[in-house]
Amino acid sequence: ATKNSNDISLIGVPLQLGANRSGVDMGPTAIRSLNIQARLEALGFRVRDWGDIEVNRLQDRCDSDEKLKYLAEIARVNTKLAEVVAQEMGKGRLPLVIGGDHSIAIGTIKGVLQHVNKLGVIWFDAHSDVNTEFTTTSGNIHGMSLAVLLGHGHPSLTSIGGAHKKLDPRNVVIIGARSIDPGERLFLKEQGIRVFTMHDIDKYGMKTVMDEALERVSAGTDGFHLSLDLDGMDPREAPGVGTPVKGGISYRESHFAMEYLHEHGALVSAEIVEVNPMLDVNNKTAKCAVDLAGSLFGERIL
Ligand code: NNH
Ligand code: MN
Ligand code: MN
Ligand code: MN
Repeated sequence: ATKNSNDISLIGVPLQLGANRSGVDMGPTAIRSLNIQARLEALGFRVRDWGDIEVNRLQDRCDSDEKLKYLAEIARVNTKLAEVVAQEMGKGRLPLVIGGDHSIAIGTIKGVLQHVNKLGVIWFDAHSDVNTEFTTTSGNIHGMSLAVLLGHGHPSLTSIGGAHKKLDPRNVVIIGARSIDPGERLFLKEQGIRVFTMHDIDKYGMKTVMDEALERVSAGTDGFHLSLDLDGMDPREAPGVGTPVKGGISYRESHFAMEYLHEHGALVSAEIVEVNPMLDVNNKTAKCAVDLAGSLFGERIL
């Protein structure tokens, strides 16, 4: 396993347009207020807070398609994010992007792909986010980001950072899925993406699931990215998300997964998304996000 970088760049993206729901734009503020930087510094990392990518929040729906809501601004923000992520990685730093809705995975991963040709991705989520403008029923781009990264979707999104920069479905795994749309099911099957549903986690346990997940994201790759959607967790632990789905990953299961990823090494980048302080209960979800980041970067009980 490769050694993680000792330098982390925190990058905030206060974007809510991809979820079409207010509050998730306050995610970066909530996460920073819980001192994520100090937590990571205590683990020996040098952390630089890049600040927030600028988002124009007052978007007129008129220049957005019903099937691709707020497309223009989401494409602009992700283009900028991809540039910043690539630039930070170019300095040998590990990008830790905090959202914001899950459409920001497009910018993060397209940025990482400028430096890492063969990239594995662990998509921790209740959903699979592989809709396109042809299959979506919501029109929300946060439900399309993984499809875009596999090269499927609107050209103004797939072209970000170069259309040829995309993921290999063999190196992508989804963990925690329990809400998949009919069109997505078909896409996942066609692409051959390994989806670990909650049923699989119940049946095999998180360790077995993580062993296979790590094998897949490591096979022939130069490292992996973690895309952590907080709605992957059970809403009892993480209620502050826009689309909660019952029966999710428990507190301990999720921490075990993060600890195991740290033990393995080879993490090249990560993002934490969908924390919505307006829907949260006593900052529980933001706290969860920071605790998970702690485990991912090496916090241990003993
Ligand atoms: N599949 C639904 C859609 O495309 C829900 C997506 N919502 C998410 N994804 N929060 O992680 O609209
Ligand atoms: Mn390995
Ligand atoms: Mn998601
Ligand atoms: Mn989700």
